[in-house]
Amino acid sequence: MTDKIQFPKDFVWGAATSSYQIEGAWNADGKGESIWDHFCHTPGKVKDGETGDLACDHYHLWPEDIKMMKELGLKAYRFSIAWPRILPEGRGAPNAAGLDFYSRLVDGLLAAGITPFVTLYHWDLPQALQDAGGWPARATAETFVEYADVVSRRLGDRVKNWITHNEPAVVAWLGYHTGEHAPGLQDLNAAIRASHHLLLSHGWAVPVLRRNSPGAEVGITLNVGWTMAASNSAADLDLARQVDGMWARWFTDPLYRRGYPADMTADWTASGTLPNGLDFIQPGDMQAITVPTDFLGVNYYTRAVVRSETADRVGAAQNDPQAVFPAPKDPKHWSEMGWETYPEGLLGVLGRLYFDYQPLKLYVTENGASYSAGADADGHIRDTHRLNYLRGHFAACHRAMQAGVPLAGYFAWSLMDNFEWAFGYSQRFGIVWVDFTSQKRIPKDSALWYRQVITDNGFEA
Ligand code: IFM
Repeated sequence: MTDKIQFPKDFVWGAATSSYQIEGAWNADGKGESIWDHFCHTPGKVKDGETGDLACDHYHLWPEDIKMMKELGLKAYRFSIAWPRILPEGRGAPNAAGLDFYSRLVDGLLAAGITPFVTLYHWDLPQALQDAGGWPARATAETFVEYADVVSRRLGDRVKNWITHNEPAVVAWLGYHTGEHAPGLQDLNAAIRASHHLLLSHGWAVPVLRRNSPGAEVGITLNVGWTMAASNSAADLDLARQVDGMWARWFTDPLYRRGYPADMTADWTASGTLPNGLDFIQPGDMQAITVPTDFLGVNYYTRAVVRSETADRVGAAQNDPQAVFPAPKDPKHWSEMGWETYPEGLLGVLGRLYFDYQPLKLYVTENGASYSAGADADGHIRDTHRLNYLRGHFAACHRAMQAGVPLAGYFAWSLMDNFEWAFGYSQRFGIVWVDFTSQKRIPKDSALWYRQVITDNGFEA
């Protein structure tokens, strides 16, 4: 006997992308250089020297992409704005062509009956701002507010869902501590400063977005995995505390009125990373960061089972195969990123975030899996592992809602295969296949199944 899993009628079903990962047109129509342009054009930084120069050429193909979204029945589309397309030097005179591009995109989505969810910062900082110090510099937070103002003045009449930042933990830790992401620095002290300025810029931007976009809902998106110790040993438990502290609590605690977690500050002070403590916090900062928001966005992919003897770099534990519990890599349970399929973790994360921090509501703003399955002889793309991944995670969302979590929507990552950062094009997360030579898009079986779920607003478990 099967059970029908039925979602509430206003549940928002969507898919997500980000500017650098899909747009291409990296230097078209007055766009300035971003840190990801710069990073990708630096030999040795990205797998096989790949870049987002062309990516999915969404900058030119957006009308077809909207048509495809409509055919898939999507109710909402989450995308990000490329800051250097709007302000080529990071600040100053806006680039009209950049603003026009996003304005047309928003109009096209609304005409297709698709609600735009706009992320202001999904990692493509103008290089000029990095040259002036990047996120470790407080001035970058001030400049972000100018950028938020310019964008929301132009789009705020039509865009009513705003996300300030995508995954500030990844920006800070991978960009400024491990160096795996642009701008590629390896300086934990700078990374901690960056994290503060990212959060501060969020706090300062929220009232600006509200002013320019009456009636809008505003939030932030965090990546929160499900962190578990591999054993009850003191060392494993302490490592789990550190990983969770760095990746989750360092962001959730200050956003929800608790300040920065004292255990992390104590660790970093003891290790000499913070010789002057949190001296970069100025009066009023913590108050600004706790600005009330309308929702919390959660990006969830996998769990991290941490064991002390294999984790030499806590900051990299989330992406470090050495830091997770070894297990056979059966594709049914492990994606090609080496990430385990663990939907119970999504249930846990949603429950923890809601019951611990009490956001007014939540969205899953990203969730998905990398599998490279392409077309069979009959042209079908049978991405069964991705379809099952989605099914398991939809069920976890439903269970969380039954437990009382006010989950308002779900965005699949990603609408289409795209540029997966340091992995280049080697990892395909799309529910739609992209042929990067012809730019042809082919919906995979997961997308066709998702369309049915959206139509039925549920599925047979
Ligand atoms: O592709 C990324 C996205 O840009 C941010 N969240 C995780 C995804 C998969 O790694």
